[in-house]
Amino acid sequence: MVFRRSKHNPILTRRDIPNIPPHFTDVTSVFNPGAVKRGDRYLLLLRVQSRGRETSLLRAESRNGVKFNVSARPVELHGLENEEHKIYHVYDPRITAIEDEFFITLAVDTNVGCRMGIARTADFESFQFVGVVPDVDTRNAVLFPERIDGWYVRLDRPNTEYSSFGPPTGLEIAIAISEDLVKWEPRGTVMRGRIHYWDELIGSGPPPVKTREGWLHIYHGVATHFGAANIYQIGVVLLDLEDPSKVVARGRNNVLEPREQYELVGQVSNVVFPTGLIVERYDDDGFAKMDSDVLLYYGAADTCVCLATSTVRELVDACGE
Ligand code: M1P
Repeated sequence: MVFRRSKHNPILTRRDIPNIPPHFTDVTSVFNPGAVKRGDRYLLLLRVQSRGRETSLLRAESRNGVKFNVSARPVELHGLENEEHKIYHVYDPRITAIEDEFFITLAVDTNVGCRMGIARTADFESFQFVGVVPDVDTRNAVLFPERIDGWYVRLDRPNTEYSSFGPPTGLEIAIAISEDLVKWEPRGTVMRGRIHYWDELIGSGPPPVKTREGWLHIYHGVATHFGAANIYQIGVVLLDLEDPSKVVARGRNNVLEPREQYELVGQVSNVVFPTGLIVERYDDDGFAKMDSDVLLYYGAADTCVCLATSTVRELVDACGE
């Protein structure tokens, strides 16, 4: 496998979550974290679920990327209360650093469906909710870490597929651009699911990484042709640096699949779900170094948080295999 699991997996479980009375005590699960490195600290935003199936985002910090201290103070998204629709859950954060600020893309479950939400923070203490992107039912939205031709660029996964169980999901990753992160202009489809293979349904994972060979993007794919079990796996794709709506190369095989007990069994079984990626070293022009270590934080079985490592070179090579 291109990714190697940490021997400390799962690195965070429900037992690591502090009791936050009255509702978040003895919680059910923690999974699908956003990740970023700030100075020498590794930072995660955790999706925590109570036994009432409410969702909270908690910060966790680490000096080595493996052992995390979890804050007992839930993240407050200032301005979320002004949204016009009823909001049930805010979850699956992805963190992108752009020009000295951090942007967090979120799935927002509302009474009119799932929407992309964006929040911003400079210090991970105070968070401002920017807004939801209306109209489009979508999940798995990520921002590119820099403007391209002056535009903010996002990938997301429109939820077009409805099934009798589970939330609506989708078959393709789309791209859109914006001047202000509020109004978005759709720019088409980047890639589609490959029916009959490992990635029939797809969705973006962590934000893309700039390499000299293209934007390296990790995504999840779901094989749906195994009866009742949908198998969530992880794959890689390279997008064109100047025009990221173009696929340069896409891996044929997954690069991580459920194999360990903590991935095979849980709240939703057979799931590895990538949301946080840290590249340790960049060159002076802002490109990820090919020999840099890469840390992937992922949710396992919608129950706990795991870590797997690789290098930029191995992931780029996997796009061409
Ligand atoms: O249960 C697996 C995942 O299912 C959904 O992902 P997607 O929309 O891509 O199918 C989300 O609910 C996600 O949080 C969850 O981990």
